[in-house]
Amino acid sequence: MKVVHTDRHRGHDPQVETYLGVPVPACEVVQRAEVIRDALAGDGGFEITAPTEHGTEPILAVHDAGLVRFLEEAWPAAVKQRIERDFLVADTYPTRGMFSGMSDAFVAARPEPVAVGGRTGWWGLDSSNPIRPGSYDAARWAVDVALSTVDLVLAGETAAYGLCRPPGHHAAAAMAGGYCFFNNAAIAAQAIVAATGERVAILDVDVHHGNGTQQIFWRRGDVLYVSLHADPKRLYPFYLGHADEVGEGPGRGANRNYPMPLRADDETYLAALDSALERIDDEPGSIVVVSLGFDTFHLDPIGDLALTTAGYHEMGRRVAALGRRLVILQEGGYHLGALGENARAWLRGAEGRSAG
Ligand code: SP5
Ligand code: ZN
Repeated sequence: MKVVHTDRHRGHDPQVETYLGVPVPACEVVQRAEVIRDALAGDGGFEITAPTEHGTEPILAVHDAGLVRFLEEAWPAAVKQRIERDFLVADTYPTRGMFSGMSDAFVAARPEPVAVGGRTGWWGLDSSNPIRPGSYDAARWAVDVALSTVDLVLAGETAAYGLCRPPGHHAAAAMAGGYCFFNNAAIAAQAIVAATGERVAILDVDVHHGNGTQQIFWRRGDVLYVSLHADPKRLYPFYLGHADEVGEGPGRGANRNYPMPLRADDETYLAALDSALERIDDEPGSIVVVSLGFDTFHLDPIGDLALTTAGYHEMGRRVAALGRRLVILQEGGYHLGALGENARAWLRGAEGRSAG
């Protein structure tokens, strides 16, 4: 299988994130992509290729221009304002109660602040998502990795894997968050719709609900979003990801969430996966975008499910058994000791190779 990877992700190099108000060691670190690349290179069955640049147009097909502008300007603005930190994180967010009783039109007309701290909250979801000097460049390259993976599949590959970093599925049209800046999978899905005119399904198996992907396609019937994740009553992103979120308007029925119980094991998870795959099988289209996270692993430091490496091999096998072409894009997964092996197992399963 072809693997798209570049070391340009290294520009986004958080050392700490803030969690419940205190600095803690960052989870979404440079080493994540390196251990996956090393495991795939060591396997011998994967061909690592570099991404090509695709510009901002495919990003703007999905994201608000204001978000793109903010992310590009954020670090220079922080420097100019003499924010004496080596990373930028907001402390004020325009949360729902602030606007209670005010009309949608009135709220939509509130102006973006000028101060970079206010802007960071304006375009952000949470305080665990530090912006570093090279974050914008890295996030742009993660999109190029995703779009280059799409190019491979449109050119005839049965499946290809994009080693995206930073990840993307928490990023909404007008919001970054959850270690994500641009929604790589949503941009990829939109690019496939634009190129083929077909419907596209997105299968999200990261432990966290992909609130950003759900938001982007909420009212669209041409992109089906199906997600398995820890119940948001327990885990980030907390406010979306429940089973009753099915989409609205033309998108009604094109959003399916499968919240999973605490410590769900391979058997429980794979049974839910089968239901999710049946839903995808019912949908027309020939390409599935997979938002692939390994934070469902039993040892993951921030997840609360209990999958194993053998479970990932079986998951890859079952997803490929759909018989659709796969654009597989990396999302989360934070147990550095097993991350490479888990990716290798999943992708080998998807290729019909043994667990190795
Ligand atoms: C793509 C993805 O998996 N994003 C996950 C975002 C989770 N955000 C909340 C994390 C809070 C945990 N912080 C503790 C960090 C210790 N390293
Ligand atoms: Zn995750």
